[in-house]
Amino acid sequence: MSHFDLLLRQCQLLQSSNVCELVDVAIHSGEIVEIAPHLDATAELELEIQARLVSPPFVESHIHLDSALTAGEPRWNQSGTLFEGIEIWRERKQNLSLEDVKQRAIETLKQQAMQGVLFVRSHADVSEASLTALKALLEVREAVKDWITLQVVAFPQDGIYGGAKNDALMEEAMKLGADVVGGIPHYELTREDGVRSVHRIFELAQKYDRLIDIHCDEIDDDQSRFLEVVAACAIRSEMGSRVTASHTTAFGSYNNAYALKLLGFLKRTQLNFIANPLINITLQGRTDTYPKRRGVTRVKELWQQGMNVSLGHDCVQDPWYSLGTGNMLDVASMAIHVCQMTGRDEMNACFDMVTWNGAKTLNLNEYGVEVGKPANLIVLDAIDRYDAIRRRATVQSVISQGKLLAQTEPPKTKWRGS
Ligand code: 17E
Ligand code: FE2
Repeated sequence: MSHFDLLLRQCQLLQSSNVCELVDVAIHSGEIVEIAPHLDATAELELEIQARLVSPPFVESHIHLDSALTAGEPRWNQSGTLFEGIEIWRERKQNLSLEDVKQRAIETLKQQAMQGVLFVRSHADVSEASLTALKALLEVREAVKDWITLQVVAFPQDGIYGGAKNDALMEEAMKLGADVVGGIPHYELTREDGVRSVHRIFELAQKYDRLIDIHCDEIDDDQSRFLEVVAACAIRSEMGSRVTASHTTAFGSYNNAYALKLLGFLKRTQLNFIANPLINITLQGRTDTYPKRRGVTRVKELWQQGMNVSLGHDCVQDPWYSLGTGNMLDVASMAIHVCQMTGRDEMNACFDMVTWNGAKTLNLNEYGVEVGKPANLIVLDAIDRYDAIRRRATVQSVISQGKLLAQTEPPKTKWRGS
């Protein structure tokens, strides 16, 4: 009889083909080694899953760990706009230290991991001369690598051409080892600078062989049209699958004639999209009276066209959004509401947007609960994806690289009434 490190009995295993089957999962030396309806085996540790949902871990495809847990420092965002958030952060980032950023980032990553997130892409602001945020997150990437995988984006919050030194800082960030080239074309000083910044981002990505993730058109201005520039660069460079357009909230404000044409162009790329519904429903629409726009990109339409869309939290208690918990089921639930994805298949798709689609955005190549892959999985106190989102199901067990990383008891309430 085989003896394994870890044996999970009676898992309702969620696989990418959308089939769910009741199986035992055996883990040994950090890998998934067997999956079968019943394994005649023993293990160092056996967990009775009792037909609960077992899924690959959540993927947080978009967060800013450098600013996490700073809400209220030095002041709260009263207008609720992106731009006041950028100003507050500009003040706060004057006194960053490596220790300050590392401590907040690791605390946030632990919160995330305890809720089943094992893959994270974080932006690090590189428009501050000492590059403290980036250096700190690169150290964190190394410090946490045994339990969570972190990708770091060099993100020029104040624009690549917003200051004389910013472009050089971007290049320095590549040399220091950032995984991804970021950008913010809608916040460059002029439209021309915005276009030029997108070209520069592709140039850096090619020169240093990195992925791309651009904050793109995060504004309600229907004239903010940098997504078409990203699409053009993706078509010509054939880099689309390595490129992500984050936020793209202006897409929600474009007229349908333009949006339809753009969708056709986008379909010629393999671009990834990230929506951040929790924060953009609060940041956007601030200049509207009524009717008031929803500030989220066309998630449903992109998904219907077969494009890869993932969802991010973006913020955990920072100048842009003082709420945030790291729970990816909150993100999926908000997407269902804001994007009106209430059909059964649409709700299931929103679960996939915080798991498989995120993995695709991050270009992860060993994701999924399958024999031969690294043993990363979560056990949800739920029977299926819909149930998990509706009840924000507790992630009961988190298994990272073959080891039990965290366990949480679902809350239990006793009825004391008659
Ligand atoms: N910076 C930015 O430009 N946009 C955001 N949503 C956040 C930071 C959180
Ligand atoms: Fe962001």
